[in-house]
Amino acid sequence: MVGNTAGGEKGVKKVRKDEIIAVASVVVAIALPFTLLGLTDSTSEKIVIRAYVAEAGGFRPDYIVIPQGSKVKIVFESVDVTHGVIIPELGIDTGPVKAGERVIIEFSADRKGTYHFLCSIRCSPFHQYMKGVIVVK
Ligand SMILES: [Cu+2]
Repeated sequence: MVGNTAGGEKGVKKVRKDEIIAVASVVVAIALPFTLLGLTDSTSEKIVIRAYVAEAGGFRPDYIVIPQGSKVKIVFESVDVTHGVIIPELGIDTGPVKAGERVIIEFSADRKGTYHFLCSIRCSPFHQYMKGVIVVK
């Protein structure tokens, strides 16, 4: 009787192990194509940049690091007066963004490098100091 019970437990353990292997194989089979195609969510970056006149801090943040290959979504908000963002290396220009308004900038960070962003609207006497950097690495 004792021997039979022990044998039964062994049998149950063996089935569970097989099931785990089967489930793991299915998970890998489903996840692998998405990973290879870069369709997983793990590489998406959402960043919020708030713009104040330079005297009050300028762009916050003004230094952003992004992993290469990320899908980037930047929510740009003008806080105090009308600002705008241009990222010359990416051909991005939001045009004027009024105080309290937001625009969304989206791009793929395909190439490593340093991308500068600047204010495109003469927003204050120190407008020329409104600069920031996006580093893709
Ligand atoms: Cu400005």
